[in-house]
Amino acid sequence: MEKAQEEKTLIIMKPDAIQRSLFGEILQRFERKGLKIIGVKMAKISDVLIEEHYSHLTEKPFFNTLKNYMQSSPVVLIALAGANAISATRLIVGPTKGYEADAGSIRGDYSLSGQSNLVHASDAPETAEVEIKRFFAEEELFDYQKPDYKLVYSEDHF
Ligand code: IDP
Ligand code: MG
Repeated sequence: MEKAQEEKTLIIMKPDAIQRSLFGEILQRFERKGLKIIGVKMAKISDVLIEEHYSHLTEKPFFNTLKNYMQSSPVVLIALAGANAISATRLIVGPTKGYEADAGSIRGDYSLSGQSNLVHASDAPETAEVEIKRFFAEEELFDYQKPDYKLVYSEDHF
């Protein structure tokens, strides 16, 4: 088997996840998959960071409602690590519109909205790297061994 690369990705538990008390439920899905939490903190996202993070959407008619939504309560920022963590996490999260997402995905199970869709997940290695740096200082990220890696992955995985 080809050796897998350990990837890092950024998750944001959006305001509706916090307000609807789904934080624990959603986090558990990532934990159960075997992903390793390497950073976690609560924050209110500033205007500057929202505009940077959603720079691909600033010209869209819904940008203002998106910004209001993202600033309507604190969010929880999470950095995760694991084999193919970026694509694996996007599959757990599901596609953007909750009403189109498959049952079993987070958005498919808990969201009916194209905007209030509970969770952000980085979509590619380049964006993941930039997004983790955007929200975490170096000293807020942790590199540590997790004994369950021996069970989650085969011996020759990495
Ligand atoms: P993603 O979160 O699945 O990567 P993006 O296209 O990057 O989707 O959009 C970022 C976020 O902007 C979405 O998660 C959603 O909250 C919001 N958004 C995207 N498209 C729409 C739309 O058509 N109407 C309202 N909000 C949208
Ligand atoms: Mg996106």
